[in-house]
Amino acid sequence: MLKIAIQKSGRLYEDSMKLLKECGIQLNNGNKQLKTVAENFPLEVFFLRDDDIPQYVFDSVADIGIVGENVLLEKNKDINLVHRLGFGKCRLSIAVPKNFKYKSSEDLQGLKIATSYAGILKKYLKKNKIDAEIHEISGSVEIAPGIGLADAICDLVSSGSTLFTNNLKEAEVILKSEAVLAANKNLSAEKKQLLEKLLMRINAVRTAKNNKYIILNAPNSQLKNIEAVLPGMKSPTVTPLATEGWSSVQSVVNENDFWEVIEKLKKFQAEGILVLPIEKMIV
Ligand code: PRT
Ligand code: ZN
Repeated sequence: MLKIAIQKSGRLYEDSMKLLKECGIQLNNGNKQLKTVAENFPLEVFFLRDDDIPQYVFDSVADIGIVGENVLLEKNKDINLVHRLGFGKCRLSIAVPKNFKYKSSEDLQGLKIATSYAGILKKYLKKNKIDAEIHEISGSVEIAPGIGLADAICDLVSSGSTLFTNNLKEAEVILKSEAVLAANKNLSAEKKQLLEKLLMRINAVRTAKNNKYIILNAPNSQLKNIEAVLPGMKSPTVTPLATEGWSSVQSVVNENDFWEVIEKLKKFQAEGILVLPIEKMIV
C-alpha cells in the first residue's frame, strides 16, 4: 500500500483530487476524514495542511505527497522532488511600495522584508549579497508595509491583484513554483513499484492534456507536405476518401505548436479540420 498526503483544503485540494481521479483512482470519502483508502488502487490518502506534508513524508507517515514547490523548498526536508504537476502555479516575489523607485536588487540593501518564507528569502539574499533584515510573519504579509511593519514583502503572487490592492509592486521574482509530487527517499521496492505505476498514469494524463487529436481532409498531392507538419506519435494515419484524389489524415498535435500547425495545414489545402481532446496518452 502506498500512502499519499494531499492538502486537506485550500488551493491545491481540488486539483490534487482531480489528478487522482483522472488517474482512475476512486476515492469515495471526502476530505472530512483524516484518511481514506482508494477502492481500486493500493493507495491510502491522508488529508493534511500543506505545511505539514514535507515533514510527514520525511518521517514516512506518508510515502509521497502533493505540495507546492515553495513549501517543499521552505521546509527543506531531505525528500525527493519526483514530478512537477502543472497546477498551483505561482511565484514567490519580493514586492515594494508602488512609489518606491526600484531599479535593481541593490535597492533591497538595508530594508526590512516581511515574509512567511524566511528560509528561501535568506538563501536568495545571501546568494545576491544583499544585507536585509527578515521579519518572519505567518499570514497577511501584504499589509506589513502599509502598517509600518516592514519596507518590503516576500510573498506568493499569482494574478498580482493582492499586491495591487495593497499599493505594492513586484520587484524581484525569486522562485517560480507549482504543485509537485515529493517522495520519501527510502521507499521499499513494493512502494517504488506502486509509485512507478502512479507516475505512468500521471504522465499519461498530463501528456494527453498537452496534446490534441486532429483529423482533416487533404488532396493527395499535398500529403507529403502535411505529413511533414504532422509527425504524430509515429507517423500520421492516412486513409483514402471516397472522393478521388483526396485522403483523410489523423494525427496528434502538441498544444504549444497548435496554431502554427493549423496555419501550415491551411496553406497545404487541408479542409474540414476537426480537433478533439485526448483523455489519456501513453507514448
Ligand atoms: O491550510 P493550509 O496550510 O493547508 O493552506 P495554506 O493557506 O497555507 O495554503 P493555500 O491553500 O493558500 O496555498 C497552497 C499552495 O497553493 C501554496 O503553497 C502555493 O504553492 C499555491 N498557490 C498558488 C498559492 C497561490 N497560487 C496564491 N496566490 N498560494 C497562495 N497564494 C496567495 C498569496 O499568498 C497571496 O496572499 O494568494 C495571494 C496572492 O494572489 P494574487 O492572485 O492576488 O496574486
Ligand atoms: Zn499552509
